[in-house]
Amino acid sequence: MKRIFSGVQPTNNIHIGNYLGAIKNWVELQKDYECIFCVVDLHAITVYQKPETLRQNILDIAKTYIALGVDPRHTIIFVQSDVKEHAELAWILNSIAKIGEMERMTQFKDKAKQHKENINMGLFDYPVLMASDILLYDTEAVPVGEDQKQHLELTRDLAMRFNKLYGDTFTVPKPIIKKEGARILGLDDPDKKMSKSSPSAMNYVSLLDAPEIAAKKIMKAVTDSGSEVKSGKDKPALTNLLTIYSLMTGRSVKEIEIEYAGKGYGDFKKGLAEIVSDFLADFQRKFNATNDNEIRELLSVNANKARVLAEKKMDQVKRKIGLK
Ligand code: ATP
Ligand code: LTN
Repeated sequence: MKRIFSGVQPTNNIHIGNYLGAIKNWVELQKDYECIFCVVDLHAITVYQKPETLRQNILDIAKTYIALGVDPRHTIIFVQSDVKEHAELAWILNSIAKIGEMERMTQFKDKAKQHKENINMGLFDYPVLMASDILLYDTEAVPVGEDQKQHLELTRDLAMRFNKLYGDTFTVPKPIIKKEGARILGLDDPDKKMSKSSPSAMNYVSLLDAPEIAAKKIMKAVTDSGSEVKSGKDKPALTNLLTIYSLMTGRSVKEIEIEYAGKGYGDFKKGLAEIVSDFLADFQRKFNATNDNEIRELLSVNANKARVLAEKKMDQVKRKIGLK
């Protein structure tokens, strides 16, 4: 069976953009692939995290995967820092990653602007660590949102470069980026992607927002000029809300447009607010029903499973380059 790998950082609040752009697809892909889903905590610390908050966020992301439908009986869910080979391979790949190609990474440029006081080496090296995550497990495909496309291209380049220098070692992975939902936009600013690190909480609906708060955020979401509930290039805000509606309900955008024909933005937003708040109430019920200690135990067992695969690949890598 082909293998997929993906991950989310345990930072701030995971939002419906992360769900619709990434985790919803993971859940669907579980049927056809052997899956490994990681809580990428070493990535998270490239921006300062309070230790106590980070510790809880790591557990919460694992709980979130499960509450959203990732099945821990068939899928390996584990924490990145529990498998030291991720950092080890990153160091090795650093020696074939070029400064020039790293400087072109748009996420680095954006984050460097956001965190002027802490433009650290980890932030710069973030994509090499991500490549290591993926390449350690002979990953065939990586389901992510649109914003990670460039990092996937770098991962492919590094894999091919390594294979050329040292002989066939890494599987060259493909991205899986769905057309719909790959870039959910900010509710308060439909020019930019919905982001956990947005300065305003009105930008996103967090999966842990109280359903009434989420409903308020949807009602206050920016809309386009005009009054017709229609998607289109000239209506980025409405298109975004229609995409959310469509992905949450499994109904097509066309069908939803027909349902709201002749009604205004207010009715449409009310409908969407109800759908989103029902979804959150259901998610939060499942999230709160998971037990922290059981999750800790599961993560420890799964780290052992991931470690077996990672150690084998590292051994191969070290032999190829003459470290063994
Ligand atoms: P930040 O915006 O603070 O950098 P983030 O919201 O991008 O954080 P990550 O943990 O970096 O969160 O991303 C987790 C997954 O969610 C990735 O696959 C990413 O591509 C996807 N993703 C993030 N934001 C969106 C979005 N607005 N729309 C669709 N997918 C998204
Ligand atoms: N950089 C990714 C998170 C991430 C990831 C990965 C995704 C780290 N390692 C490996 C897929 C595969 C992000 O979403 N910001």
